[in-house]
Amino acid sequence: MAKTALITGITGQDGAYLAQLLLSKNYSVHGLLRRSASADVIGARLNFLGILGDVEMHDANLTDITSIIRVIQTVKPDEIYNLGAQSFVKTSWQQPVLTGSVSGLGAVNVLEAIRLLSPQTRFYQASTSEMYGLIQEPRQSETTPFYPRSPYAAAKLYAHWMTVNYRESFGLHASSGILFNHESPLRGIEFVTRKITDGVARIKLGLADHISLGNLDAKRDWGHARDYVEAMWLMLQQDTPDDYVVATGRTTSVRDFCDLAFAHVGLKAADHVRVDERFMRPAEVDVLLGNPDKAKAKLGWQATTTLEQLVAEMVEADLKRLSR
Ligand code: NDP
Ligand code: GDR
Repeated sequence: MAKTALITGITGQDGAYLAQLLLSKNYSVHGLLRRSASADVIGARLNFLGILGDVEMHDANLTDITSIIRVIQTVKPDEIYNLGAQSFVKTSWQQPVLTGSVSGLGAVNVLEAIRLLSPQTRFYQASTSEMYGLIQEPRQSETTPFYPRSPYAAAKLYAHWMTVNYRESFGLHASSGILFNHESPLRGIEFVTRKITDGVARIKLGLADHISLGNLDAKRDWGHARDYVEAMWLMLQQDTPDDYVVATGRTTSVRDFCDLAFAHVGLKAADHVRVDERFMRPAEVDVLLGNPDKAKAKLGWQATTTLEQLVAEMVEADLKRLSR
């Protein structure tokens, strides 16, 4: 029997790739769509992947539990992937309450609706390496202590622990993926990798001459979103729910990412990158490096895309888009 999945955040980067993966596995795929006055941009990522017509959208908002209840009653999902969030760390200092409502309490709205209406539904929570924040261990695993450094990370940590609590208190099949940064041509333009690849393409095409960035020394463990949604799905196929780190196990600075992206088009980053205080954060997470051993051992998952392949795919996609 084909399964039914509900994805919150289906219009985002991960939602689009996850929808594509689940469709390829013959799932009936449903997503939450929050009302927007800018109807022309809705579903742009699903459209990019050519699957907009293959998913069913439901008008709802993570902050409104009545809408979540209605959608679960209508869809009767076997699996719910909670990817919806205010996911941009920098914005979370400007909108801490909204970030807490959507990225923190939003998860509890879904968990509570599952508990009341559909306790057999399996649940995935999009947790994050940002929860480690001011980490004390060189490689972060499932047992590394958390120390969130932004309103976003604090909201996500609450959602993470509520997922664990609903699993332990009510026996829900609720799993949490602690995903390290993952990128793609569908990454939002405000995130640093996409900002860089978009900037590189503009400079190469003569549409701009520099990019302004913040902290070039920050280091991240960057993978490809297409690989990471596979890990989400695998978590919900296990007999027992659990928490898993999903990462590549390699960390790279923003500066080195710039070098790779500029080198891809035969340019030098040092000639085109400027540092601008406006892109610095009130508190920084300096280094993230994940240990994905558990995901490999228990899920049989590992990242397949190298950073060099990721950078090349993103720069090429931006060159193609801007050339049109
Ligand atoms: P995006 O920012 O691309 O997508 C966020 C999604 O959440 C969008 O579909 C957005 O809808 C939706 N959303 C925002 N507010 C609400 C709301 N009030 N009600 C319902 N939906 C809402 O994020 P990603 O795809 O990159 O990430 C997916 C999830 O994984 C997020 O929870 C993120 O925090 C988490 N994560 C991401 C990582 C990464 O590196 N990408 C790493 C670790 C965790 P709309 O289109 O209407 O704005
Ligand atoms: P992050 O991603 O905060 O790790 O959160 P982002 O790409 O925004 O920043 C990564 C690092 O780059 C530094 N940086 C800049 N960042 C942005 N956005 N713009 C700049 O100009 C710039 N210059 C330097 C940042 O300071 C930071 O250190 C992402 C999101 O997807 C979260 O939702 C997710 O949980 C985590 O990844 C894992």
